[in-house]
Amino acid sequence: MKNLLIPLAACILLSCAAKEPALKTAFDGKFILGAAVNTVQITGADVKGDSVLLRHFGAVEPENCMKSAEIMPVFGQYNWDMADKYVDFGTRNGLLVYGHCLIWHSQLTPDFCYDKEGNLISPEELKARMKQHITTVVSRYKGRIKGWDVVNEAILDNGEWRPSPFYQILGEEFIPWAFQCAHEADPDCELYYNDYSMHIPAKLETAIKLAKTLQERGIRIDALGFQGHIGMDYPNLDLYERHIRRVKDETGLDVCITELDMSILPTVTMSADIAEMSRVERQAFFNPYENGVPEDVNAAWNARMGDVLDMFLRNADAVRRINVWGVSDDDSWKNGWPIPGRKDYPLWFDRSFNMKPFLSKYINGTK
Ligand code: 9MR
Repeated sequence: MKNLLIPLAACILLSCAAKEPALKTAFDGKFILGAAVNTVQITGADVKGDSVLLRHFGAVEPENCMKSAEIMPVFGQYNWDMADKYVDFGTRNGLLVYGHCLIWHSQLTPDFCYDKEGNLISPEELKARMKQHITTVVSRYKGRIKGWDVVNEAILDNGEWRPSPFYQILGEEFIPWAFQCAHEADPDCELYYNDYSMHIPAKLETAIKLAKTLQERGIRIDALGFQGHIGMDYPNLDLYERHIRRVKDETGLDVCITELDMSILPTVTMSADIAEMSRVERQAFFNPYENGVPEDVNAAWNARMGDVLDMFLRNADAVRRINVWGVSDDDSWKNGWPIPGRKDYPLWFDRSFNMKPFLSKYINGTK
């Protein structure tokens, strides 16, 4: 009996969801709509999440399973299990499948850039290792991945290069090298540089400079990824829009909004705030919506997310894809960052898998 009930429940869920128009079709001809997935969606454990995902989204991005430390815990030793399942999941369900990310200083295989004594390896050795890793991963999924985030977060907010181990060994040359290796492994694949806080002028300046350098050298780059981890009080949307236009006008490249979420919680910027959160009397301030969001705050969140989406739609000639960073609010990394243990509401579907109200005007075809 129990065996029958689970498929029955899944059928009921799927048929309910099927009555609702699909969100992705509301943006046909404008941009691709995707969502990040984790193990629970990839393996089918999140039945409701998968039902929403397959109904409303046309593309997927792996939230964690393709990062170097996940796919290659020790340099040269691969664990393909979840990445293979991810690509199969996307392909089987007719979704566009994206790759995230090949070279990143975080979630990095611990010995990627170091020798046995723990010293940074030589430039030649690092170039060889980068080529080996990128070629191995990109070739494995050749023809099945539509586009890769080749390099992630190489620029600091002040526009300087991040002093990652890659940079310390190769300087900024590690970036063109990564793109070249990726292109050689799958010449048809789209390639992106991806970063957060692209509304900061100094940061955008360096990203544009990087794109131009790649273009001048004839190295493929298709778009700049604006991650889109935003809040109720940042960024200024006019500035964000101007930056999308600058990318298009100055480089001809598109922008992909790769990791969209908007925290509803007070913005935490300083480590002092994080320390404060441990004081019981400050917890209600930093984590105000543990038992739900008041109507006016919800309305403000929906109004701002609607403004964000309208701005992307106004610039649909320059925005190639919008990828929301998770399916429902419960999935979001924002519940645990920068302060663990908060309850956030940053995504397009709530914890009961209901679509947020701001989306109804698009889905009803009035927009
Ligand atoms: O959402 C991801 C979270 O589950 C991981 O714990 C975290 C670890 O660094 O990475 C998160 O995803 C990041 C993405 O890969 C790159 N841009 C920033 C994202 C949020 O940290």
